[in-house]
Amino acid sequence: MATAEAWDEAVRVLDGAERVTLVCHVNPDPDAMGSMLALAVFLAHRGAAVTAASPNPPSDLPRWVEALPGREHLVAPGDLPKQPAVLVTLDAAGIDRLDGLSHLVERAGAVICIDHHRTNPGFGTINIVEPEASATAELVFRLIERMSGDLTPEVAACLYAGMVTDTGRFQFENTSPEVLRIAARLREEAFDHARLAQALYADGSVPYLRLLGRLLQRVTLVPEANLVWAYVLRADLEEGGVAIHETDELIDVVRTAREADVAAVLKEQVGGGFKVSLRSRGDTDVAAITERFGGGGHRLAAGYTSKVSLEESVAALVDVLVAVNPTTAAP
Ligand SMILES: [Mn+2]
Repeated sequence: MATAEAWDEAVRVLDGAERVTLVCHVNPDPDAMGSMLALAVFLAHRGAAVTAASPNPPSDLPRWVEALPGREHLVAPGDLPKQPAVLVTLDAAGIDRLDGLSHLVERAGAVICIDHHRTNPGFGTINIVEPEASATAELVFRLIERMSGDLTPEVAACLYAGMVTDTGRFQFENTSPEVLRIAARLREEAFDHARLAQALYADGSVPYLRLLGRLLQRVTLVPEANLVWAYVLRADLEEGGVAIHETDELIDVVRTAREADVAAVLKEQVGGGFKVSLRSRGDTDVAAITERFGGGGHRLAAGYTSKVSLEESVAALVDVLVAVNPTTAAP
């Protein structure tokens, strides 16, 4: 839990800042990007000069970014101030998640770290880190409230995008009454809710659907590890012209299998190795699993990078899962 002093200090620093630099984690999801753009738009309305960037160049961002207001504040990562007086990091669980922008943390005057990952060490000079929060967007909403700021349709659309996605369309266990009240408050603002939902959830492509078909053919059940898994190769993406960020939702299909509590999707990386996404249907703390592999995340959604082959990656994961869930090995 962030302390009352941390909240007060964040408000004080942002209130007094003439120029604010905002960054989010590499390969941003709608919570990272939405939180960042919401705060950028809010601060800009109050007269601050803001610049925002993800470690990925704008040309490399997912299509749904086009549906978010505040994109006018986005710059290429190399165009951010070199020594920002005030740096805000959003949804980044650690300095390494800022990838090519990590160096800014050391060079900045004040670093306001806003995040909801349990594994966040609190790398800012001011840490608004609340693992109980459904989304970083929820924390930005509370920050704006504390700054007695008015919501605008632009800010609301960005925050809503973060909250609807990080709660699995308001279906995960983090969907508290408070989350739904905040969502209702955001929805009062006049943004195009249906258009935003379509950009976030129904904007695939025919090659993507074919890739999904291929993935589903590969679904494998490992009962002794309580695991269901599938994989995506670079060749699958290249053949169909599917961007890697378009594969983020594949795990949500695999996790619907009721035969296993843990679902994994392994995605081959450009430099070799696999990015492993894990989800639990409720009984396994997958953040604890990913920490064994140097990754991080939330109790029911986490990930890590594996440097070894597909077979070795799966074998290592199975070993850890069998060890933490010995009872599931029963016939
Ligand atoms: Mn998040």
